[in-house]
Amino acid sequence: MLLLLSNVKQNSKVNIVTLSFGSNQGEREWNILGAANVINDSKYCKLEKLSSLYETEPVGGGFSRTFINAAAVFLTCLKPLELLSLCKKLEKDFGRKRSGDRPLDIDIILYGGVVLKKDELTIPHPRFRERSFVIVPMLEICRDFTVAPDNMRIVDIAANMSSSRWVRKISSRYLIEKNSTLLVC
Ligand code: PH2
Ligand code: MG
Ligand code: MG
Repeated sequence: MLLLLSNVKQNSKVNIVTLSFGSNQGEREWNILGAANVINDSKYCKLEKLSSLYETEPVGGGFSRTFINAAAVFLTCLKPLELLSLCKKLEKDFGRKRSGDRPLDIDIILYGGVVLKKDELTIPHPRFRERSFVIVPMLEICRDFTVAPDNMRIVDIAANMSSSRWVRKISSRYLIEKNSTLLVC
C-alpha cells in the first residue's frame, strides 16, 4: 500500500493509527472536529478518514452530560509515545481538567499492528472492544482493520459485542478536502 505523508522524519516508518475522540463539555462537536484538524495540520500526521459524529450514553459515573464521539484514521511517523504527547497536549489546550466532564479526550486505539504495554500507554487500547462509542464509529472507517493479539476484525468485534449503551449518529460522514478543511457532506 502507498502511504503518502508529506513530512517524514529521517529513518522513521509511516504508520496507520486509529484514534477515538470524545467530548462531553463545551462545544462538543467543534472540540472534536477542531482537534482532528489540529492533528492533521501538525507536521507529522495526516488525516485519512474521519467518522460521523455520534451522541453516546456516558459509560461510567460522574458525567453530567452525554458525549459526542468520533473515530479517525491518521497516517503518522510519530512514535506511539510522541503521538500520546501530542494528544495530551491537545486535551490540555482544549481545557481538560483532571477528571469527570471533559471538553476533549483523545485515545490511541490502534497503532498499526503494534502491541505495547507501558504504564502510560497500552496499545491496542485495553477496553475499546467493549465500548460501542468507539466500535460503532470505527465500523464506518476501518471495519476491516485487524486487532492484535487474535487478529479479529473490527466488524467481527462489533458482531460479538454485548454493550447495551446507546449511540446515535448526529451528523453524517465528513469529507476532507485536499487543503485539509473539513466539510460537512
Ligand atoms: N469516555 C470515558 C468514559 N465514558 N462514555 C462515552 N459515551 N464516551 C466516552 O468518550 C467516554 C465515556 C473515559 O475516557
Ligand atoms: Mg477515553
Ligand atoms: Mg483518554
